[in-house]
Amino acid sequence: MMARDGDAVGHPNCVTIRAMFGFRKRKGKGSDPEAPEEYQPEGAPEEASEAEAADEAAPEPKEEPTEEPAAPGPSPADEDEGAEKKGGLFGRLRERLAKTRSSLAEGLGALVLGRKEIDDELLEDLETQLLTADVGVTATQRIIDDLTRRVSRKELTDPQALVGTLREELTALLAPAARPLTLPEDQEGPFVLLMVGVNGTGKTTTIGKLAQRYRAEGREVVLGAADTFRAAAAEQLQEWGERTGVPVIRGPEGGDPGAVAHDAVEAGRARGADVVIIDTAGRLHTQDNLMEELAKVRRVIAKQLPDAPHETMLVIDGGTGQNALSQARQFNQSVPLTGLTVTKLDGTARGGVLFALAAELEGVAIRFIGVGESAEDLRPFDAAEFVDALFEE
Ligand SMILES: Nc1nc2c(ncn2[C@@H]2O[C@H](COP(=O)(O)OP(=O)(O)O)[C@@H](O)[C@H]2O)c(=O)[nH]1
Ligand SMILES: [Mg+2]
Repeated sequence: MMARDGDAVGHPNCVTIRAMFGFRKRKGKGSDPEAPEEYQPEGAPEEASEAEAADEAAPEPKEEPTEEPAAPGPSPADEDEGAEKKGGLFGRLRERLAKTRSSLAEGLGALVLGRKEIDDELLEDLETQLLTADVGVTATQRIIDDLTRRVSRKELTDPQALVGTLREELTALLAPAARPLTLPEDQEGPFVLLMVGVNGTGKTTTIGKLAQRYRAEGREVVLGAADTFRAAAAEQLQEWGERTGVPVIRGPEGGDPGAVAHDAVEAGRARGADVVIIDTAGRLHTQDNLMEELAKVRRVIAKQLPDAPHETMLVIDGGTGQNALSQARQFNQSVPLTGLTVTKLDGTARGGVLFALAAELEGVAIRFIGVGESAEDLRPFDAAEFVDALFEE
């Protein structure tokens, strides 16, 4: 587990400077080895090992993903009266977000407990709590400014009401970014989705889950294995293809990823497919190589089909914390991003990063969140549902 660095922000007074300093200090302390502005996909030891683990674990979910909702037995939410109104899926989401829930919502709840008034000290503690929970500087500042304004206008006086107000503000902050990916029903040619992201974030798995989702909706899907850097990558995608009954276009190992992307789009057109999803590498010899390669893949696709790729989706590991922002900016420079998927929120306390992403990446939509290994654990991102899952008792 990453060290929680709330203790890095320990001085009284001067909320903003203190908080910003704490944030910077955290980066410098080495919990995230790479500095945000010079993110090196190939350099980070953690990613390397994760990537290796991903290779090893490539043929991981042997079970039929379609059958999975039943497989884990009755979801705990089924017995949970509170969750009944929203069904078992909500209960499952709530449970999967337990770590973030405790770092964010329960942490905030504990702060206001027993307080008689909303004073500067409480607001400062709140700020620290939000930063510690990876909500990020921009989003935190926006929330604290707004709360301060409300308090000074006497619109907000009761500390117990504070959490409710915060909950509203957090939802409002996410709402503009929570735009689902909708596939056009009457488009000429396939909808092309280009998937990018650092190694091990969950690109290939997310593609498999999406393929399954779209198949279940009765759509024709073609997958393109344009991560030609490692043989295991194409094999992993092939497995998902077999499991979901979807053709996978592959090239030779070390071959040109642009050519694979080209062939996949071509195959999609020839078959009259609805969706073509292109997997890409997350790591090459150097980061510049990777960015150039992705830009090239994108150009090849754009040349083939006007307006394609219709979606360029960055997959981010939710456990990356604030480093997610620099990843997003970095990729966005080479391949303009239209959407994000944040994975592995089931295993991290750093899910607050969604607020940071929403606040800092204007124009980029958060499409899906991943809260587990099975296909139904890839969920369209819904701002209110997410915040409810974090805060609801
Ligand atoms: N717990 C959990 N694991 C995930 C999630 N998404 C992906 N993974 C796992 O993360 C690992 C790396 O995924 P992979 O798709 O190979 O990453 P890629 O290198 O970006 O293609 C695999 O073991 C996946 O099963 C998620 O939402 N939750
Ligand atoms: Mg992959």
